[in-house]
Amino acid sequence: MSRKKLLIAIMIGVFLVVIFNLCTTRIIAADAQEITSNAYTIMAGKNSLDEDVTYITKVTPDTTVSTFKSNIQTSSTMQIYDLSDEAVTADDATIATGMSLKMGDDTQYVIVVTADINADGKLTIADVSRLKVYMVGLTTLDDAEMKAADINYDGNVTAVDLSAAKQLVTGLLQF
Ligand SMILES: [Ca+2]
Ligand SMILES: [Ca+2]
Repeated sequence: MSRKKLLIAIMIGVFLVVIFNLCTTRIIAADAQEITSNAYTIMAGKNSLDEDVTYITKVTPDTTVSTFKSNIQTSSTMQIYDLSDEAVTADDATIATGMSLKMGDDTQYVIVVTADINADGKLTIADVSRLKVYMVGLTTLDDAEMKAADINYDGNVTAVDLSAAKQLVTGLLQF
């Protein structure tokens, strides 16, 4: 093989590699099914096992499955799973802290309902009690519950959040 032919062969090889890389990058980008929301915040985080988790926060108590889904924009299919990882099929079921949203490509999001610290989807005196017990160190909260307890969204769970929880329950404060 002449030097010139070898050079051309190398150039074609390099060209093919570049094209292949461009194609695979495109495929990966197309695979990631992004979701957006005007009502909720979608935030990356870590759970207590230091695993990557994406949370959907700022969901208000008493939100139904159908309302929740209507606030998410995606081209993919959505399925809600409860805390036992069972599929939630009723549209009027209440979304609770710790439930998850799974997309058609198996991407999973953990849902956080603000102030729903005992994970029943509602804001009651039971949530205030659980927060009080946590504040005095008599119980621990999991990652989703910690996010639910951060009612003023400043990244920490403090007496300010406890005060806000009390005011929300008594109606002195509204979402
Ligand atoms: Ca609750
Ligand atoms: Ca806070």
